[in-house]
Amino acid sequence: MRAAVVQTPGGGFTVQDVDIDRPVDREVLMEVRAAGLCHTDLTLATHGLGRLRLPVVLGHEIAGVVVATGPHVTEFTAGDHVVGCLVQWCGGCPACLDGRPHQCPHPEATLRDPGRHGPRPRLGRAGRPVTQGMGLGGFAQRALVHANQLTAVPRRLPFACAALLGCGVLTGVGSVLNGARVRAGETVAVIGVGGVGLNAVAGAAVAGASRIVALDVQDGRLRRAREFGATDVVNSADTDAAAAVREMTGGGVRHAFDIVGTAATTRQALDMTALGGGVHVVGLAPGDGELTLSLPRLLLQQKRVQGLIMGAGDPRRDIPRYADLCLRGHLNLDGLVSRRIALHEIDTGYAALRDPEVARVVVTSF
Ligand code: CXF
Ligand code: ZN
Repeated sequence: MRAAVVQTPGGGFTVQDVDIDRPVDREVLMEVRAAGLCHTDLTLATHGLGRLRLPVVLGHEIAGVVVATGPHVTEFTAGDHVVGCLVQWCGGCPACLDGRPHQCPHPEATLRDPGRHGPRPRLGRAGRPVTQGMGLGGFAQRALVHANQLTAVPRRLPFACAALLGCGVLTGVGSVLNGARVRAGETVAVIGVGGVGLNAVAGAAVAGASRIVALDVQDGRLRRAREFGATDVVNSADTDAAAAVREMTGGGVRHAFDIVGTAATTRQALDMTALGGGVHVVGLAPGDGELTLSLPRLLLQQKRVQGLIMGAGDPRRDIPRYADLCLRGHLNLDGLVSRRIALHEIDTGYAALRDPEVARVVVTSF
């Protein structure tokens, strides 16, 4: 099959022929119909991360159709439409049983089915293994994925929209609904309104927030944030953003979401929340960002700071919910798909994401 392979860090994505195995145990073979370009994949392709072995097939924001299932898969059958998610959960540990699969300490449970032991990797080329990014490897015609990493979605949901549910939507909307538990009437600020930030804005609108302040350094993005539900916008390039937010909300917001993830933006988030407010760090910027906190101020202002991964969500619970919100017109996923590209255009697709008019780029032709 054709797959976009990363051979060397920073070397880009090259379409090559890659072998894909048959499903064993709880694996599902799916035909990939849409794969979103998430920044995390670009960071991995450029800088690598930890023990990621090259060559690798990345692509973790994916939707497609089930082609075949391993003998122990009970929840899917051929023809089902599914969405992939990078959350790797075992289903039996205290975190999973408590509805926190994103905190499962056994991600390897989705990679080491008994039938997969031995020399047969899921992906290979010329007899050598090819790494499958995040257990998904969706920048390819097909993906062989553990069933736990898939969720069924309604067939009438377009594939490009469905793909976004697996990462950008789960992260942005989930951070607001699960992570911060924003309630109707509360005030919200979102710092950085690219693809994930727009979903946080949309999530705040779904929650019924009374004020949703979008902050960014690009006016184009701020304009679009208004279309997704922002009630106010601040261009933080040329103003003291925290002071502006405090001023327009009479003392600060109840929840500030840092979608950028630098020390400077988390500091802004802290400075724009009101007494008792919450700072939710959602973005992960390259490098080791560090922040100095005044503990007396933290205590006296009764603030909380929390990091959120994948919208603190449960993919099997949340993806169908967000799909339903989309189908009922409460989440504009179509509006997030700015550009559709072919598998060999991933490098130019990532370059296009620097354009403030582009929210999400999705591979739809394989
Ligand atoms: C990522 C964010 C950084 C930690 C791993 C998951 N989310 C999506 O791309
Ligand atoms: Zn992602």
